[in-house]
Amino acid sequence: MAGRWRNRLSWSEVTPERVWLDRRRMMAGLGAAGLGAVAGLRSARAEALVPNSWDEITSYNNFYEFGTDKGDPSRKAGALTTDPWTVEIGGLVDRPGHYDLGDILAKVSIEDRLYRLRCVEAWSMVVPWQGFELADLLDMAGVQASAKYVAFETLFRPEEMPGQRGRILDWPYVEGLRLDEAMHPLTIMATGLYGKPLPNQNGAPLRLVVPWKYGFKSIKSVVRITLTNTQPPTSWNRYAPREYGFYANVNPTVDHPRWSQATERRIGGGFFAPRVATLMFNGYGEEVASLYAGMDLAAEF
Ligand SMILES: Nc1nc2c(c(=O)[nH]1)N[C@H]1C(S)=C(S)[C@@H](COP(=O)(O)O)O[C@H]1N2
Ligand SMILES: [Mo]
Repeated sequence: MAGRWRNRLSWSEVTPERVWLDRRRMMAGLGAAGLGAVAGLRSARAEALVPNSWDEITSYNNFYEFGTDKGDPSRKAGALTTDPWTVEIGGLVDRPGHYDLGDILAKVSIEDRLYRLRCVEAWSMVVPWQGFELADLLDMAGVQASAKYVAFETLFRPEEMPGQRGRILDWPYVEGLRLDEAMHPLTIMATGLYGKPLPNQNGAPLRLVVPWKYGFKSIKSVVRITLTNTQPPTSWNRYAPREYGFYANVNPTVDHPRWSQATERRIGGGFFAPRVATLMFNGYGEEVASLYAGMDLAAEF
């Protein structure tokens, strides 16, 4: 199944944004076959999926370790040391240990994934990520048959992350997925965007991206991954359990207690741009709806 999602094109070289966009348009010109080769590009929405600009993606961020203002991460995250970087993988795996990021990257194939990002706050972007499937990393560690969930943890380093000196959230930021969600071919660990290394404010050097879930599931600057057989705690659920569930699947029919989730504001459209309809599973229902067959998505939000 994974093969269906693999992008056989190799655009590994660094490309300026203009050239990148021109290539995207060229791809669109190739028609259905060409589009199918770009994983995640197929859209339930009729509009063409046009990525947000580099400036939009790297200056409007949520990364509370650097502050709660959308501009704080781009102003303050430059101080974060991201090299060397290791990911500790443990719990129900055959090969637990500290995995050096360089060693991981030598064993995976980096692909382009053009994904929508829908924040629970009802704004959205389209982001041209580079990354690899989380399943490839989990396979390196050897997931044991008893594992049912994957827990993730962000770096805790208050000297470099000023937000961690306050108590906005319980640090470190933690997140979790069910194992089948983690192994799904749409789920990636991002290492770059626009063909450049991932900026610190976007979660360098390694950040989860789960495109059918609200943005807070896509945990940044990951240093620990633990396979468990019980559902792990998650930062926003701990903070306000009635407002943020474990699943956090994008769902226009289940409103946040304090605002509607039926529509979203696309960043970059300008203040007067019309809001766009939010899509079930953020437009990835064809690929992921079967994961939730039989579940009451209003109760298990
Ligand atoms: N460690 C950590 N990861 C995080 C967050 C955070 O505050 N800390 N914010 C989340 C939220 S709410 C969103 S919407 C996305 C934003 O990603 P972006 O800044 O790359 O657009 O990151 C998510 N990952
Ligand atoms: Mo978010």
